[in-house]
Amino acid sequence: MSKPGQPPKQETDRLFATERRPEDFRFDASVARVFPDMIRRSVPGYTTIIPMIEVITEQYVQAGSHCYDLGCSLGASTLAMRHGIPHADCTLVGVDNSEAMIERCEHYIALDDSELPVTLRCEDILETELSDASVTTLNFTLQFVPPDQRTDLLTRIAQATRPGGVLILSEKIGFDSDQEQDIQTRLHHEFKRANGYSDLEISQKRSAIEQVLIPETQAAHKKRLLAAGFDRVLVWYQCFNFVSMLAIKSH
Ligand code: GEK
Repeated sequence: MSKPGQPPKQETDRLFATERRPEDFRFDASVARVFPDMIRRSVPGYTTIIPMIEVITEQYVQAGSHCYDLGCSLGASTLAMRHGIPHADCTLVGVDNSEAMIERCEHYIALDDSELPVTLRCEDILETELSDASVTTLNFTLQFVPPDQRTDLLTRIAQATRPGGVLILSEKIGFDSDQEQDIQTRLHHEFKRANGYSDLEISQKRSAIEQVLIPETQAAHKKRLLAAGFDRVLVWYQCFNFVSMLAIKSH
């Protein structure tokens, strides 16, 4: 690990470059070490979505409220939120159940120049306490929550959200049409190839992740968000099979 005041050493993602025995993907220390490189090269639109989280936070944050980044990893989305919060009396909380992620995240938060305090919790987002929220972010995290537990989590978020508050939900999605599914999957794989991943890396990562990352359609997400207690849901970003939605609680 790095010395205080220095950024954690960032490595190139070569985790799936050589033949490995099949095993489900986990957010362990080896993933945390390469995470910034991995997510940038694997998720189309990630580098656009992060700065937009700052813009959206700035629009919806309310004085004296709590803001949550659920599944904060190394804090990229947390820091975007932090820079979008102009009120010194807001509380910003980042939650992740990977110790390796939280440990590295602390370093990135310490290096950032904003003065707004950030509380990091190494907890399951299904159990973490939520209240009096204005902006909550699930930036590519809900997809890792078992589908039968997603409604409960979103309902808890909606109940904890103040009128006028929002949830920013970014997800890898699936499609009802097999044809569209094939096209979007191919385009996503081409994006990874263009970013230097080999066919072996793409196929091994796909096998490792398919049991733990369960995509749903945009329609399923919208329906669930409305049922959970949000009043309006819109898609503000899409690139291939990756979208980001804004769920607004108006009353
Ligand atoms: C970013 N938002 O850079 N409880 C807590 N954390 C969880 C849970 C859970 N039940 N399930 C998964 N995680 C970040 C990127 S990554 C997205 C988010 C990706 C955590 C997991 O440990 C990981 O750090 C994060 O959710 C998902 O904007 O890797 O595609």
